[in-house]
Amino acid sequence: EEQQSILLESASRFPTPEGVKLSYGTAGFRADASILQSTVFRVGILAALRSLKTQSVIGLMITASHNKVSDNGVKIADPSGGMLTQEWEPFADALANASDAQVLLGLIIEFIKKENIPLNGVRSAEILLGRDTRPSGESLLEAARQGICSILGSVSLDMGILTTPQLHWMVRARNKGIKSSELDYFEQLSSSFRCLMDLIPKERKISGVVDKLTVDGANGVGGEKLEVLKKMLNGLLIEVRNSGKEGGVLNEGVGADYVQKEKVFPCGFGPNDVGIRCASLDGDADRLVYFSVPSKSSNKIGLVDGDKMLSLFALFIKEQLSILSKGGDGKLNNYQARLGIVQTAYANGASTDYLKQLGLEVMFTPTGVKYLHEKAAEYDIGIYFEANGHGTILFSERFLYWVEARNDELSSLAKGSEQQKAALRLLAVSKLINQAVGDALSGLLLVEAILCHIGWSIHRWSELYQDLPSRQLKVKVVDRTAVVTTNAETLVVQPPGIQEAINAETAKYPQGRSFIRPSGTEDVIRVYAEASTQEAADSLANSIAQLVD
Ligand code: 16G
Ligand code: ZN
Repeated sequence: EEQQSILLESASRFPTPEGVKLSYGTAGFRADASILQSTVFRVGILAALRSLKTQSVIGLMITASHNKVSDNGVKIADPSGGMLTQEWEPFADALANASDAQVLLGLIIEFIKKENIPLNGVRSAEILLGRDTRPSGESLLEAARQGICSILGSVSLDMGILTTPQLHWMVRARNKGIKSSELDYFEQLSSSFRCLMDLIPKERKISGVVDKLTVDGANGVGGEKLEVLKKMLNGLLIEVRNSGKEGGVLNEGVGADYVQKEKVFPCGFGPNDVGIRCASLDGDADRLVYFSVPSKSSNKIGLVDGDKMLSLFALFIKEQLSILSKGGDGKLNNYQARLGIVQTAYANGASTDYLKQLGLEVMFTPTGVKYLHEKAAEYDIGIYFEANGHGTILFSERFLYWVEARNDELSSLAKGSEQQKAALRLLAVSKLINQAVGDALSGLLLVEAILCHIGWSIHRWSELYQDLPSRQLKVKVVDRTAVVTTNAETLVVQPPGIQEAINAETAKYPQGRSFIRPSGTEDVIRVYAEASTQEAADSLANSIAQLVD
């Protein structure tokens, strides 16, 4: 009645653009910012309903990540701080594409019934709003707010300009009833970082890595947040370039996506940076890659991608677990922690071989954080990364509970022992690394602490294994849904015959591996190929692309 007329009235102020069909892909809705008003308004409604359904705080983030500055997008963070549950994605699509206010209202009424959403529950809806630095963000945030308001009694809190992982972190913290402001985020990251640094063996502290880190902020939100964070780190020197204040354009010739795909240094870096340790964030700071400039004569870089970050983290965690299990004392010393590694088909084959050599359990999922995250959550410690630099380490409640107890026990049995230090390090890592979603800022601090701990330069790190040469291509197609894959996107099941052709092509190349998959974000089919030389990888990718055309 009152609710319905409010919805109708406000929805009619946000008409859908003509001839646009959007889908809640791997990263929410994304498009040119000029057509997103009605979409974001409707996602505001969705967020309010999700909050009512879960009786928890929900997040709504306005960002288009590494895409161009004129694009924007919107996605929802669930109560855990993770991605919106996949079960609600079809409803998100239906809402976004409803032709007019009346159809929209009908869908909402039907969905409220089907999902049993309590409109007059104990708690009213509460949504945290965040946006990146895109100029279109402010008015889209207003559209989201209007959507939220059109569900009676709902409250939205504008958290301002944030990185995507900061918003996810806040949602998670708020629902856990712990301190959840932006300052709390900075304090948790910096104090757990300092804790890891204090636990570095003394002899290494002297010879450790003390040279500064130079960071490409992609002219986005990450650079400006890192400027705040770096003041709280006692001793780690960070120089931020492309912070957005120098007038550069967001993601243009800069940022983790550019650096990882093009394998060249970003604007603002050059021949004078030969040899130094560099890192690059993406536009909303949920991706991170490291790189170095090997020579003055070319713009090529030595890339240290998500796979190598994963390997570094796995090595460190494995070492701490093994130290911890050495002490035969105490009642709590016999817990067998399950450590699991999660990758996608894009992981360089050399990284997978390396991780398996370490004796680790490696699992594969389709592309997209929601899949990797879900898999990693099945372990006591689950480490997941996409090659593009998105990833984190998840710790189970059960494991953390045990480490806390073990630490208490060691405090009385073996205070200051190596085992206790390992326990404290694991606890610090679990606080430093974002438990909600991959986070470039927390990932960066963990890399820095580990490099310092083991006394490695970026060169030593990048030599952990040699990446196999690879090539990625995209092929524009009329209907990307015609390609259907299985086995974590490594095999094509539709259209028939293609997989056999891919196999035959791939078999011609030593160490050849290739796959195709429909993009989740663009109207293209993506091609990936790997082989023993760059020429071979290029040629394999090209012939696979021709099969698709
Ligand atoms: C999105 C995903 C990212 C994935 C990329 C693949 C999230 C938060 N982001 O950006 O993980 O690597 O899509 O794009 O899940 P594609 O499907 O176009 O290749
Ligand atoms: Zn991003």
